[in-house]
Amino acid sequence: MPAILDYRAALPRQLAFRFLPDGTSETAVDWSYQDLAAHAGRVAAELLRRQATGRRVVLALDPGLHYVAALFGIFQAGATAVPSFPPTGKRAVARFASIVEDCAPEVIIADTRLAKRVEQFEAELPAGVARPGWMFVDDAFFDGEPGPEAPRVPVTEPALLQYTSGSTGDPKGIVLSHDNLVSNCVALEENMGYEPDRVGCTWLPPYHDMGLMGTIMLAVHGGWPLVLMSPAHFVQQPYRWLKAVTDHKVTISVGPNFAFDLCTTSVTDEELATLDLGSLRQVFCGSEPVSRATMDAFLERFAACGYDETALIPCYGLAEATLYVSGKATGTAVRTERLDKAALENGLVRRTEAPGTDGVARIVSCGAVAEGHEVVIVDPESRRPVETGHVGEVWVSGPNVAQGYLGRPGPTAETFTAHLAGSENERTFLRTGDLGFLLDGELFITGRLKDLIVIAGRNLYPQDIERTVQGAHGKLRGSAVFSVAGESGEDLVVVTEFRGTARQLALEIDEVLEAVIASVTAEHGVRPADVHVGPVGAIPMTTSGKVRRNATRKAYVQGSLKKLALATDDEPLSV
Ligand code: 649
Repeated sequence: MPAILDYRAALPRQLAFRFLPDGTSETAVDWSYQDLAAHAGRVAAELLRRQATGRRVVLALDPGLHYVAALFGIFQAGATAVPSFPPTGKRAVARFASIVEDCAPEVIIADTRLAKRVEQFEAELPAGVARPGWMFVDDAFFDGEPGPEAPRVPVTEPALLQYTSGSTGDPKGIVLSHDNLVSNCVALEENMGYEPDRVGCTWLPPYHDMGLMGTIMLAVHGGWPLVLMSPAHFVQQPYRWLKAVTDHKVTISVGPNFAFDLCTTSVTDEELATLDLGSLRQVFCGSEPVSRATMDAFLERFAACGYDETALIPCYGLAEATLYVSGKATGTAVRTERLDKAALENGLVRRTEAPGTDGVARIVSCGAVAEGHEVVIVDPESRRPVETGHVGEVWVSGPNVAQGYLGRPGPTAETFTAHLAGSENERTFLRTGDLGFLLDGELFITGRLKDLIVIAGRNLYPQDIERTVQGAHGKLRGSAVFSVAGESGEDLVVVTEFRGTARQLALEIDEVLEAVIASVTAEHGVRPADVHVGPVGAIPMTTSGKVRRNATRKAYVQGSLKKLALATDDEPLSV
């Protein structure tokens, strides 16, 4: 990656990044590749002075140009970048501390305004964890006299550690090599084709795989300009995304399903009249299930602005595969299969002619598997490929598959080097934990084997939320947190066990529900759609005492979970 930036900076001046600091085009700041290389050089020089080569460097800046400069500075210095965010707010501090503890960085790059919070943050780190060096940067740092040019260091260390996998209590850093980063760009470019007038736009968080490997690195690799906006500006006013597309004649953009919903429901008629989406030729949609209902509503609302659904590229990927696994071919129609819902729940792919949506699952195709990669649909129990027409776990092999989880040989072997039954000496696969099927060479994602919950583009780990639930009220014991399909995305459901008598529960139920909803919403930023309080023993467990979330979910959906026994007896509640 650093060599690619050097190459672009040696060519005649061209626009690399256009940042919209307030989310509008009025205050846009432009950087050429030369600007980017110069700013990155200052970061690299300081990192070399601090002897960070071959060490890990956490990037804790706000989204923006400095973030990109610091990222490439870390590459130039031959260090491993750990993309993160400023540790402000309770949730972010806890997550950030768990990352720092796991990867033991040499340096943390943060904004100068964070300097006064360091003590507060370090108090979160357990004793015995080495205190990292802080490198505070601001405009003055970047605009100062350029330091001596950073020498090119051989890139033998991993390029990047991606923390999207694992809960706060158990973070897992995915190790990506420079080869992974480049092969991911090449695979996406195979899909996108070449366009001389390509302009990208993104508001995705730069510390998430889709924002980083999908937009920033891809743009530098491909040599086309990228319009950047912070995620907060998008979420506050989704119209800003579409206005930026209009203002800068953007041809390629991206967003998870929830972003399309936000636009449809929040853009006013007056705003709509100012939009022209006709320049868009590729609009990637991935990271959570692509809902046909959401896509229909978006098309209906924005067709008047020149939006053409042929531009939409439903796609699938995960950080364990650097990013990209599959996507619709550019310029083709979106393919949606109408399947028998009941059959699908039993793992069978059956087309249905039934009208309407009752008993029908509309599954949007995530397109063909990336060039140079292979997907096999596998029965997770027997580890044999399933027959055509069956749902199974999605296994991936190819150059995008990452190196493993930092310092965790067990989970790495389990997830990254799986073997099909009877082929122990042959190719290894990444087990994605996702469920899907292949049809005519196209991948359809139908569900998840792993417990991960994805809401509004955020990955939530049930064990983190379960800890919050149990701390929310003194009489709550076990809990199981999972998601169910909602209107257009996933809905969060909490099942928890009350320790006490039925009489006590009858008296305290309102208080319990309120405490659970308030703490989960405050700690995790998601409001549970339903809270089910049952007696002790209501939640199915494994023999070793682990929560069986999928079994709990099944019982909840079927309505067979032990209900609240609101009898007036004084016997302790139990199953
Ligand atoms: C998924 C990332 C998909 C993710 C994105 C290609 C400007 C604009 C656009 C541009 C360049 C410049 O969520 C990425 C491929 C973007 C090209 C943009 O080009 N990673 S994750 O590790 O955080 O989560 C992975 C999990 O999310 C779920 C699965 O459970 C997966 O294991 N997921 C999906 N679930 C259902 N349907 C899908 N399509 C899903 N994609 C991811």
